[in-house]
Amino acid sequence: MKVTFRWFGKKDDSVPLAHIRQIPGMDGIVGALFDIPVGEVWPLDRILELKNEINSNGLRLEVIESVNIHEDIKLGLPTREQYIKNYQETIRNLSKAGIKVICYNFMPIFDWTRSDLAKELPDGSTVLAYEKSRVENIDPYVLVGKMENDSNGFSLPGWEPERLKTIKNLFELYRDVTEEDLFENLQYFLERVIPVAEECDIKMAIHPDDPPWSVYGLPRIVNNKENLERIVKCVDSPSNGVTLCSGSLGANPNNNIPEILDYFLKLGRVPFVHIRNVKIYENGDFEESSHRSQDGSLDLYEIIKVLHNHEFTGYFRPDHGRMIWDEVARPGYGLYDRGLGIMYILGIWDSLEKTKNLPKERMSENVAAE
Ligand SMILES: [Mn+2]
Repeated sequence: MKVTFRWFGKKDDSVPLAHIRQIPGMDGIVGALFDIPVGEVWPLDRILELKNEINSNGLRLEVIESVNIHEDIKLGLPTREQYIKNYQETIRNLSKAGIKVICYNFMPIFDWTRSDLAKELPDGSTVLAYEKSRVENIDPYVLVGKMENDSNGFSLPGWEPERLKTIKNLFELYRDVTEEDLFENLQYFLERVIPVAEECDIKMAIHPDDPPWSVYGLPRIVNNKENLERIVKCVDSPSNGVTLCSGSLGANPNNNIPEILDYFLKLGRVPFVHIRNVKIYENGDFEESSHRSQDGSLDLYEIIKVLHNHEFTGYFRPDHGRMIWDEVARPGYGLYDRGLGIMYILGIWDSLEKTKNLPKERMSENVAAE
């Protein structure tokens, strides 16, 4: 299992690469060219520049998150043809730079959605949180402004102001798009992009919808095991995979994360995993708790155990962290709590590794001795 860390670039991240490198077990950066407008080709020289910067800090760059998909592709407009061509070209350029995995999502208009970017917990830490009634009762345009105001001065991935400027128009365009339409548009895209990825030895990895239910009446199709299965099978290739994000899928308690993870690992379709915990309340609200199993509704131990059983050699990153120790960073993307999360995950992994070859009798002796 390769340990990675999302990084937003020298100018736009509070965490320097040199600090990321000091997290034990760190292998590489999950990066992107955040200034290239959605739909345009990523130039090879810019990709190489990013890679060299990361390499010169002793880290690899093999995972990209995300190459975003132009709304015209999601909407199935005739203009999608050019954007798909551009996407193919970006895949080719990324492969020339040694990239192995491209994470992307297929959510209309909004990327992830939260009601709070800094909900305070009793211990004084702050977390991203989702209160259903507050999201549902806020005008989406007001929400966009709120996200901008509460982001500690950092731009939020998926909430780039340029893209959201046209939001009213986009809502209009999505009015008659059903989930079935959206799925067909995804399949159309995958049929054209997966063969290129396969040629380039790149795994495309779709990220689940966050939250995994419809917001503001927009269609959602990447939110449970059945839909994920339909997606990976609609173009049956090892390059058509999933970013198994425990926190996104796990916000719906009907999604059994260890079981879903096990299922798609068996299919060989999980090149990239996002690991985080969520604490879900009775009414469906949730907050992003610390990684520790006891602190949230997901059992991280069971999730790591599934990865370990499969001798997972792909990439994982701690998805988000709490804001602790007075750190000022992009919400969810501080250094400290993501570092703690990695240590918890590696602690579980290493324990499993140490005990995997213990003979059964010794295991029971140890238990008896306790
Ligand atoms: Mn995620």
